[in-house]
Amino acid sequence: MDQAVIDAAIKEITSQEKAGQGNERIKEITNRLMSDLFNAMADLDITSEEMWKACNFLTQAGKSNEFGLLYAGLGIERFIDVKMDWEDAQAGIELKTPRTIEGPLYVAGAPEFNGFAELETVAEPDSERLYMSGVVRDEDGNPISNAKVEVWHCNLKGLYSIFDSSQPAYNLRRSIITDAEGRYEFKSFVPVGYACPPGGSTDTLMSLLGRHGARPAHIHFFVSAPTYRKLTTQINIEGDPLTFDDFAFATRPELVPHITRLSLEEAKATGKDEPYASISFDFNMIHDSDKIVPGENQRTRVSLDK
Ligand code: MBD
Ligand code: FE
Repeated sequence: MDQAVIDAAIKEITSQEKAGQGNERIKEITNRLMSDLFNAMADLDITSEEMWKACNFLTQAGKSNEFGLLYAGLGIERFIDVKMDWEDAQAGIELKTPRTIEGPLYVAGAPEFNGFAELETVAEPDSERLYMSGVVRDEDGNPISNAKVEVWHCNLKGLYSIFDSSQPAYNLRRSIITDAEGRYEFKSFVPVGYACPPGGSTDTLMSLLGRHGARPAHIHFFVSAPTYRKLTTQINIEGDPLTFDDFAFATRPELVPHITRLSLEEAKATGKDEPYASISFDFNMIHDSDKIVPGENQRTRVSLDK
């Protein structure tokens, strides 16, 4: 199509907007995105058939609540981290513990414990015991007591409680308040990777892109404390074949801590009565300020108490 024809159409389609009415930011963003879309429709010769396929796809993705998954798989969530990392770098901030994406499977209101928590509400059969612990620290390495470490991960079927109603509510979801030495510890099991619902919108799109819709085994964290910027991050389980092939682009080398495996004998020497895997990982926080990009956002999150 001639550019003049495209430009005239874009002008026609934005012409009903009234100056001084509506929301300027929404106008700016919508008009830019639609203009880029119309140009792409012309350049790529997108047909009516293809346009309606896209409409059907988006409708279905919404019905099955997969927009959060699409944000992950299309790299939208990753891109906002790239942008915030760049903004931090501009502000002279280097994160010792990198941020990485929240993903779509957090649930607010998990049970809270001081210092130590068991994540399993029900024991996971045939699992490998895991203890993970560490210290929440400030910029200078000083421990932060009373910090809140929210942790969540999936079961051995790759499913997250609440979204998977076959698990008790809040299974594998806890909040741990760090002790006087800034320490947190939890007992759980080594999780496995996640795969998008087979045949769902995201899985279908990933296949059409010649990609997979799977994540390496990982554990999610929100770390927060008064006067500090909330940290959203994850760790990967070392050795997972998908560690550097994550459909959600969340892996960072600094977030793949070493996992140590203790035999029964070694475990007994540490006061435990079963063999276990152990991860030691500290979270480094930075102070909050209105001059840096915020750690919190107001995305709608699942919560049972409302
Ligand atoms: C997950 O468990 C996840 O963490 C992300 C980002 C996307 C899909 C499933
Ligand atoms: Fe996850």
